[in-house]
Amino acid sequence: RPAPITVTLTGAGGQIGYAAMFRIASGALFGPDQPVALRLLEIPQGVKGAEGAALELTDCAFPLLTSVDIATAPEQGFDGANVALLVGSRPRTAGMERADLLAANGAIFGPQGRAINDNAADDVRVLVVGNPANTNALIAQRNAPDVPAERFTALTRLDHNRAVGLLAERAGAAVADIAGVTIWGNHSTTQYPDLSHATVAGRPALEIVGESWGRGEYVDRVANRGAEIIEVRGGSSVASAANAAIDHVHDWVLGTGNAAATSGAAAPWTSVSLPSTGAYGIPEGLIASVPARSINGQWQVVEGLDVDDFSRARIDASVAELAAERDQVAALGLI
Ligand code: NAX
Repeated sequence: RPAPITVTLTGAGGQIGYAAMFRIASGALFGPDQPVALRLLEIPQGVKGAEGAALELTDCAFPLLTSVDIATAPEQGFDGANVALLVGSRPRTAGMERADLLAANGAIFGPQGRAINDNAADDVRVLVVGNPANTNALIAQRNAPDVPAERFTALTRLDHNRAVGLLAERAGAAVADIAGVTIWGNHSTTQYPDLSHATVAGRPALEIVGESWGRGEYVDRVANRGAEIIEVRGGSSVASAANAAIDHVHDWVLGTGNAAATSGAAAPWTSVSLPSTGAYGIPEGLIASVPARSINGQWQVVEGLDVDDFSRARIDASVAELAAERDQVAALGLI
């Protein structure tokens, strides 16, 4: 058997952590032949939750799970990490000012970025789930100067999967027949779920669902799906978020060509928030969602797609929000 891959999961005592770890331990990230060593990183208040989950992991007797270690120090938690899933964060609560939110997350993602820089494996891949995910990823990345920038990504796969699922539902089609959906920009309500290049069983999606729906109600529904889940379910997205994080890492490591085992359709590409190389006019360095394929373990932006005026305006608006967040964390001295 191959040597285990070390996966560090932060926020392991929380909801998404709980939904993710059993699937990670059962082989959902790297397939049925690859052993996994789990490291759970929590703050002291969350340790009991992580410990309890670890007891249940033992009780699952997963053949692929070689060890579970729980840490509260980032240096220890990221020691030897090949994959780091940064789920724990300080999400916005009622009445919280934006600057306070960014400062609180700077205090988490700055030290975690430094700990990854100094302790993780050379091939470390980082996915930030904790909100504001894109800007938290930027903070971590800027604090890890020795790690190639493109190893820091943020989760927009949940938005992507939502966009695919809702399109399939509207078109009365199978998820497997959907391709070419893109989420652009920030993981926030400014995101742009773009059907311009999407197809349903090979036919242009906008012809099937109509432009007024596909560029109107649909965009708002996808962008506000998190709030819809909270309203109906009485709690935030948990299992679908964990599922998307697993899809993201699975496709990153194994390639988007090997999409059969993941959700989000057998698309020729998926959506990933990556440090921009300037493609599509997105300022270099911003961690923004783009269409991407993973080839040989590396994300590659799908370049050369036509961007019409409608799409341009939506992309620019979301990217402007990311640039404003970057400027704010820069002003706070966090990057
Ligand atoms: P929970 O509050 O259930 O769990 C968060 C856990 O993180 C807690 O156990 C807490 O103790 C821990 N934590 C806090 N600071 C930490 C630190 N410095 N190091 C290690 N652990 C730390 O939240 P949950 O529902 O699991 O959501 C986690 C995050 O995912 C939130 O920020 C949430 O906003 C974000 N989401 C992001 C999504 C995305 O698509 N990018 C969608 C789902 C979700 O809303």
